[in-house]
Amino acid sequence: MSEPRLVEVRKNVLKQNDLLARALRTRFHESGVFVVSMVSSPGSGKTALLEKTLTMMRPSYRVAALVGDLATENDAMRLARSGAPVKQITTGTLCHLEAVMVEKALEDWNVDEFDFLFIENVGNLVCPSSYDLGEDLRLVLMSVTEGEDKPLKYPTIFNSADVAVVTKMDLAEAVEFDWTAAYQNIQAVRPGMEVFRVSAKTGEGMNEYLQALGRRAGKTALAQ
Ligand SMILES: Nc1nc2c(ncn2[C@@H]2O[C@H](COP(=O)(O)OP(=O)(O)OP(=O)(O)O)[C@@H](O)[C@H]2O)c(=O)[nH]1
Ligand SMILES: [Mg+2]
Repeated sequence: MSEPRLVEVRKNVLKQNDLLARALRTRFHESGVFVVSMVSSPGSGKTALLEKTLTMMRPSYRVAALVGDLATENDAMRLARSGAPVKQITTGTLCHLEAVMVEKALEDWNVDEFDFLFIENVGNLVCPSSYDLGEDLRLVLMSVTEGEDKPLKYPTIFNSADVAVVTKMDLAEAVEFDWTAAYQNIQAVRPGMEVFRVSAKTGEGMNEYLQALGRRAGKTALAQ
């Protein structure tokens, strides 16, 4: 018996996305731009961390960002305060970004001019995990206020990421955040994953995290 058509359509959409993501990745490598995507639940602090990241990196690197949300230009306006080129992608009803949206957003940008391109995905712990965007590095964020069990409940998003970042560390004590439990839960679903602890508000952990990004990109002249 053949599979239902719905499954077939979904498979084709994913396959198409993978092909386009592969082409984007080749283009990014040829241009020498290192592409970092960020995924997390809504409100985990992606934009706050990205604004801080762009601001701190700008003296040393040419950085740019794309940011996805269902609606509003709010995040792009926040990120633009860093002075970096920023573009908002609004997805309407879609809970994730797709490679075609990244390709379209980059139409009038020359990626050769960037050292780093950041892509903030739509806040969602499920949908973005299956869509490759051609990135070199996928960061999964988890804020201290969400509960230490999120990696166990949403293993796919942690599994498909390369690095985890625990955010809002300035609030850790107030919410009795259990670092050991969080770390163990991340390691349980993605053994060996590097985990950083940061606060975009106080700057705690930012240098270590930025140095790691520079190392991963093979571009080590990061601002201190
Ligand atoms: N105390 C504290 N608050 C933070 C920190 N980072 C982000 N926030 C706050 O958390 C809320 C959500 O932060 P955003 O940066 O908008 O989160 P986001 O993941 O981009 O949200 P979406 O794009 O809607 O998914 C805002 O009120 C931020 O000010 C932090 O390090 N410390
Ligand atoms: Mg945001």
